[in-house]
Amino acid sequence: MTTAKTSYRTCPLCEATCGLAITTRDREVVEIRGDEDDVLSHGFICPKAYALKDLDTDPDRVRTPLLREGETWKAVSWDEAFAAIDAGLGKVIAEHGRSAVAAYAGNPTAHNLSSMTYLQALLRGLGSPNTFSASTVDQMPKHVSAGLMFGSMMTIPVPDIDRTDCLVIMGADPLESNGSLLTAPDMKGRIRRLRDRGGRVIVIDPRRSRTASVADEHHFIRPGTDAHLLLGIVQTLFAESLIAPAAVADHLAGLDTLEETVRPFSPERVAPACGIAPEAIRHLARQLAGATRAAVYARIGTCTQEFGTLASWLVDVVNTLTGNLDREGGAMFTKAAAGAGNTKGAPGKGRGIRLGQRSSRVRGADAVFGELPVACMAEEMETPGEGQVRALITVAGNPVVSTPNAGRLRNALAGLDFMVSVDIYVNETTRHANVILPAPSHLERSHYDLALYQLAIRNVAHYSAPIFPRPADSPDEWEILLRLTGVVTGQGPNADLAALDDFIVGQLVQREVAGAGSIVEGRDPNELIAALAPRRGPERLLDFMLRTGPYGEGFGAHPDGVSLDKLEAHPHGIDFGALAPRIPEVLRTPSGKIELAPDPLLQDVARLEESLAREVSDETGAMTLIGRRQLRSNNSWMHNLEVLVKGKVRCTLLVHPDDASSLGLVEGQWARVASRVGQVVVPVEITDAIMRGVVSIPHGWGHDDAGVQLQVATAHAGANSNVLTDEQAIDPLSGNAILNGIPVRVEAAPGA
Ligand SMILES: Nc1nc2c(c(=O)[nH]1)N[C@H]1C(S)=C(S)[C@@H](COP(=O)(O)OP(=O)(O)OC[C@H]3O[C@@H](n4cnc5c(=O)[nH]c(N)nc54)[C@H](O)[C@@H]3O)O[C@H]1N2
Ligand SMILES: Nc1nc2c(c(=O)[nH]1)N[C@H]1C(S)=C(S)[C@@H](COP(=O)(O)OP(=O)(O)OC[C@H]3O[C@@H](n4cnc5c(=O)[nH]c(N)nc54)[C@H](O)[C@@H]3O)O[C@H]1N2
Ligand code: SF4
Ligand SMILES: [Mo]
Repeated sequence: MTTAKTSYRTCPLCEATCGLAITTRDREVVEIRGDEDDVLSHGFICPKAYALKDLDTDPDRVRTPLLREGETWKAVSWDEAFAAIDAGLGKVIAEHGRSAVAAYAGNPTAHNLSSMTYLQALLRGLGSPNTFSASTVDQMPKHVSAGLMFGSMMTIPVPDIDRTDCLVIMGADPLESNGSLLTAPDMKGRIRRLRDRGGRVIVIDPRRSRTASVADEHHFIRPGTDAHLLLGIVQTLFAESLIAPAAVADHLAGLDTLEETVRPFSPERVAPACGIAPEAIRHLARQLAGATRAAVYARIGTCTQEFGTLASWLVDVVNTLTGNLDREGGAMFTKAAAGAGNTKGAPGKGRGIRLGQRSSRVRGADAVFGELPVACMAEEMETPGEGQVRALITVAGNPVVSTPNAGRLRNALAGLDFMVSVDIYVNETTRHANVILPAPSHLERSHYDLALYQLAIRNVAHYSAPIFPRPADSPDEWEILLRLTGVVTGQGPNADLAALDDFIVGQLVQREVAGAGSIVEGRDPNELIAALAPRRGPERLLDFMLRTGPYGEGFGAHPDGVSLDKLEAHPHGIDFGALAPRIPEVLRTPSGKIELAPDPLLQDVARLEESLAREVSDETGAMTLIGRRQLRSNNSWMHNLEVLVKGKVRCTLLVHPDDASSLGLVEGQWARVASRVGQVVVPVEITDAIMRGVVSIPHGWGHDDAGVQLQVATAHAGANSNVLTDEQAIDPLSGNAILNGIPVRVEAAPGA
């Protein structure tokens, strides 16, 4: 037996990026603690971090490639698996072309250095128009609104929570989710400190969430009407002459157009739709305008809804008009150490974003940032004709549980000619694959949050080396993705991965030396590549991005600057400081201004205006469905860990007591919930924390699908709420699915 060792590592499970201290002996985890010296999390962790040990040892976690033979799985070698993939995908491409192969990338790809650096190569190599991701069941509206206003999709302001005096939280529950598009570990502590220094926290949510329960003020809002409320707030700001954009005043375009657009939306006019009184709307506007430093922060409840892009836009409009954009204690832009588009190219101006460049074959829905809405995926598989999807590659995704009209998608997957999944489980989605390629244990890989550090409340960077070695012959996930790239580009199952990797780094370096204003502009690419040796794979790419990033050592230009060597010497991470103002440098709009009134958004306001005439259904049992998250859960994939799912049943239908009595629902008994597309039965939980007329089911459950190999999860199956969500319902500008505000009928189902 060897002595124990402690490694410091970023938790890869959610956006908070907490630092962990993991003590191991041989191939065993002895203890997981919060790393008190971590530069961002200072020791905070949540219950999920401990489950990394159980995830590592989970007997159901796939460890060797699996080949499906009818209803059974056969463990095969990597060479056999890739030979089968080459035959399967090769046949579809040869007979039907590249567009017949679709790809779906799931949420964990954003938390994974391998996929952050190599997935693009696979998708580009595939060259299919049919690429999908979890982004269109999540944050796509925010990418669109940020792209239109600030010029690039990741230029998303984050609330400067540690310095603000007033935080308005809409459609987010960071005490359960630990934050999203907001990398800020220990939101509970941060909110407590905000209130201790005399600040206020206001939550807007159809449910009194865990976060709402620690706030100063909570307003119930009718699902899907955040844009209505925000229009009422902006109208008030103009009507009461509360517009004071402060430091960004010289960088605005469209202020007059905006004023004209919002004029019809008085608080009186929008109040009936959102269920918040006109005086309360005015009071919110005045609080935001009057606070020394305030920020509106909005997340999933405002994105996955009917007016997601409008709501996402108006949040930043309110922050701008009240003088809180880009100022300390307001909503600020992170300056990430590596990989941020808004630190590249000439500062202050750019090409902006383009929308509507192509659309989907069946429904004609627009592609956004190169991908199609995942709500269209099933119909692209089911509808015959030129361009029909016949094969699918999934990487870290479980769309059968996570995307709308799950029942339809499940059938569509069953009808595919071929499917390959890079995943760690045989779950509701991957059970349909012909081949499953297992990603290594989370503790057998390196980690760096290329995506999430672009949204952090401080400028930080932290690299984690693998804790355990991978078993012999098991490739890392980036090698799996590269080998798949070889297959889809016609190089066969045994492409020269070293050559492919050299090609990828070569492209990255070429782009950088050609970039105006880059620290290595005009340098010899070969010299720079040579200086990266002997690193390969993600580490070579990351080292290059760090060295050419805003804090980079610039290959000798700034000897004190950062590199991967330097990060490795700082096991608790490096803090480059608090957020600092970045307007106008951060902008990449063609005008070089903050676009307050982009055309596509103005046009969409007409759709919202029409919705004001809608009447609430008075049909018996008519209710509106929303979702929610739970601390011990992570979308669909951590329910196979007993430590997290034990205890009381969590997949319940929240119902207000008045609705429960009028519908005859009884605590703990079954209710049937039906929508246009499907129905589920779920146990009832009666609570006045949910508003009247609204019911809530958490997403990510429904593990009783035959064919899954998830012993623990199946015993705590729950119901799949996306059997109810409607694949026809999308936010037109972003293609994002509407997952909150679903019309449903609810009735007691005593015999279920
Ligand atoms: N109704 C409703 N639906 C929702 C939401 C909602 O609020 N309401 N939320 C949406 C949101 S925000 C999201 S992000 C999506 C998530 O949608 P998905 O990304 O499709 O679903 P996940 O549950 O995150 O599934 C992750 C998959 O990755 C696998 N996995 C985990 N780690 C790794 C890894 O390191 N490598 C590989 N290769 N595989 C791995 C897991 O086994 C699982 O199959 O769900 C969306 N769906
Ligand atoms: N524990 C845990 N943490 C997670 C995840 C998880 O599954 N479990 N998933 C991760 C992922 S992928 C993401 S994207 C983030 C999401 O992080 P958050 O955005 O914080 O997600 P939720 O906790 O679902 O909070 C959404 C809130 O929106 C409310 N809501 C629903 N509809 C509306 C509406 O129309 N208007 C308003 N104003 N509110 C509405 C819901 O009641 C809920 O309280 O969480 C991440 N972290
Ligand atoms: S809050 Fe997120 S990052 Fe932090 S320990 Fe929990 S799961 Fe990991
Ligand atoms: Mo998400």
